[in-house]
Amino acid sequence: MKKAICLAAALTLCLCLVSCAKEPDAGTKQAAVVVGFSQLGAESSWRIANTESMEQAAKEAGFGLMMENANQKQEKQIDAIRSFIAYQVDVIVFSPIVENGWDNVLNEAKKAGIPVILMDRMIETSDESLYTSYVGADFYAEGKRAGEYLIRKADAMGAEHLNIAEICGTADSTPMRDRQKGFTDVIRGDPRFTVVASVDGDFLRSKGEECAIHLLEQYGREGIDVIYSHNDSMTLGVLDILEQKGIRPGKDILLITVDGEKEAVEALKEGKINCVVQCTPKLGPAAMSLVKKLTSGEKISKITHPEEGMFTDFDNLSDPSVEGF
Ligand code: GYE
Repeated sequence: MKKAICLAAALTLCLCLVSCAKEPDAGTKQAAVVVGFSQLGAESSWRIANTESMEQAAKEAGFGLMMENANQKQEKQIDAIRSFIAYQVDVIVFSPIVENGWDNVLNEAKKAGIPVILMDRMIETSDESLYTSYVGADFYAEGKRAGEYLIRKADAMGAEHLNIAEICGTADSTPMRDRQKGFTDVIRGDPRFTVVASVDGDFLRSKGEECAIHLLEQYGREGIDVIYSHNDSMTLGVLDILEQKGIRPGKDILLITVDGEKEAVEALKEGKINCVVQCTPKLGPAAMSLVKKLTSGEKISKITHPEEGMFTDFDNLSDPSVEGF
């Protein structure tokens, strides 16, 4: 009997605790916004700085960040997005490694009512409603800047003809496609320029080295006047190989690069790189401010581009504003 009374008392206490816990507690904070973030990899200094920027900005905004790194594999990004849907995050942010192949998984997110923000790279789709917003660079403008620099340089050198080798970023990614298109659109039609080769370097420093070895074997040092590379990591790989072979980067072969990481800007100051087109990895604050607006019901713009410029050997490079990330 005593036992039964004790049990009943314990049960009443439990029920009370459960119901008390369920009572809305006036004045407590609202559940934090949870952002599912699929980062595409860790292929370059740009990417590492971008990941840091996202983590820092989420922390400052007080958001929970579920981050998955896909190590350059689209399937892993798709898996990550599916896990964010299963978890019912508030917003999905992701940086698509390539442009195609996202419609199915993004339709799943749409059905689950989870908005998607594209950060850094774009997708190709016939259904624009599959993403709410894009925040990232205007890669076409970056490519154009690279081409405009080359024209100015060729004018200043009085060059009659220049052979260009292009080292491309990850095939079918937005920065690869648009940096190529912007550059070619600007130099096309100018008889001083011939693009003798366009090779895939996958945005990796190691591949930049391999590409440089292969290009020099194929065309010889006299056969290449300019190397236009889609990111600094690949350019720095090229630079190492040129120096190993006794070729002066920035003089015997002109180097044009994109990103603006510290090591590349230093090489520009040393005269080993001729032009650094800027692309900022610090997209975290802009991405989190979109999340904030979105979760508080405000309308957000479909496209946000950061302001970017370039540093070149025509500039006063001792100016303190010339610095890398
Ligand atoms: O230029 C490169 C990185 O998507 C803008 O990806 C980004 C590019 C960046 O690997 O360094």
